[in-house]
Amino acid sequence: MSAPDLLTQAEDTLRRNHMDGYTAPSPRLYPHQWNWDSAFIAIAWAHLDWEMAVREVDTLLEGQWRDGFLPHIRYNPKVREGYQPGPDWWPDIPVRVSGQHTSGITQPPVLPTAVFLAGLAQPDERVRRSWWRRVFAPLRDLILCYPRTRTAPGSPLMAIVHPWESGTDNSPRWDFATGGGFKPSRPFRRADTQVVAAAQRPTDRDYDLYYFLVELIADHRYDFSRYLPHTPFAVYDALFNAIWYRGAVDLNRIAAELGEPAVISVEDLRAFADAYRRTLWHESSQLFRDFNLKTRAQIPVDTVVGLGAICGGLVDRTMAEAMISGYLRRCRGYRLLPSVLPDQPGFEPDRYWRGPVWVNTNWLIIRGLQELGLTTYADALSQETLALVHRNGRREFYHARSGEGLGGTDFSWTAALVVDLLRRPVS
Ligand code: 2M8
Repeated sequence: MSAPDLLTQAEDTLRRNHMDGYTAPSPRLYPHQWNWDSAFIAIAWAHLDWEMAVREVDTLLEGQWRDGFLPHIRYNPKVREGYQPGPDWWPDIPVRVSGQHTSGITQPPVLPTAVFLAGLAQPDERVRRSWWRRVFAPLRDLILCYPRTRTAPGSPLMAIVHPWESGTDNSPRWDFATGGGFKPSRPFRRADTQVVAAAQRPTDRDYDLYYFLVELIADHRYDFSRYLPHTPFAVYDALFNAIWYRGAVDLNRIAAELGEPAVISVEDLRAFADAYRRTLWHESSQLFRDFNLKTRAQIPVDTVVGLGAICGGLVDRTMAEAMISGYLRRCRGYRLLPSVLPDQPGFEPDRYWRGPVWVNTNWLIIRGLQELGLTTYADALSQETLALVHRNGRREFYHARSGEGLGGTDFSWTAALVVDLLRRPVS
């Protein structure tokens, strides 16, 4: 297949998945609107059909809360079946726009970066600026909300409180919590294994923890300071924090274009970057690790998230090169980049976030390497990623050894990021 065919098929997938003002991640498996999915998708729409990017972002922002928090799912009221948990598990959500239904947790805040990139794809400066001006306040509220509501005394890093907030749901990094035997008080039903083979999805034990945390967080009405003493799960996630930092830097760039003051000051950005490196760096693996707030210790599992500082702009070129070359050495014989290093105990090459290759994490690292001038690495990884999708279709994830396409079909962020890599090639 030639690059134009790959592009055409990716665009077809996005157009087919578009409904009611947003693009579903994969209509049968995930029919609602997801936070970081829509951010990645908006980047592609900006290349293909700029107004569609504007719509994707507007619809996502309709689910924003009064304090700026952007939830991980905005439910489409027309979709009544087909995804669990539904909005009934999340009572009393403080939405800005009445009538909106959302989840009560968040996801990595890719949106400010996506709006920055989508804006740059608009050649008419007047149109670009007027869009940035219109979405600036909600994005500022979003970036400021996490330091205000998700920090604990003594650190500017932000805690995630549910594996779903990491976006890497059943990563072995979270086995410390799934192994705890937590169960919700009410029965729940799984819809995901009706669509995708159970062997490629999280286990029932994982879901017990997911629903236990949903209940705990909802019972405390989404107030971190209230449930922190009671939850077994509060983590400084290396990717979430890197993406927040990158989002803050990109939003400051938009602010500068609009003649607005910086959203996060240079001093605060510096203090955050210092805390990130001090708390999360793991010298012997030459990667960053997550930090468990409950045990006050790093979580000893090496995954692709450990490279997140590269896309966040939190490391220099020398450090990034040491990180990526070390990671590549440890995955010889596997497709790049496996979501978990194959030498880790929890590695499974075909199960969701426990080993398979994902296009979104590859894209984040590719763009980070590129910005640092590590173009040879970025270009090679981009070519491998495009070849994987070319051979195996626009799937949710890919077997870490064989490259076979797995999980959801017609997957929107896979299609979207292929579009971006083709339309804005590394070299
Ligand atoms: C996956 O997560 C959802 C819960 O949010 C699920 O499995 O039900 C993750 O891969 C997540 O990162 C992604 O945003 C979502 C939709 O693609 O699916």
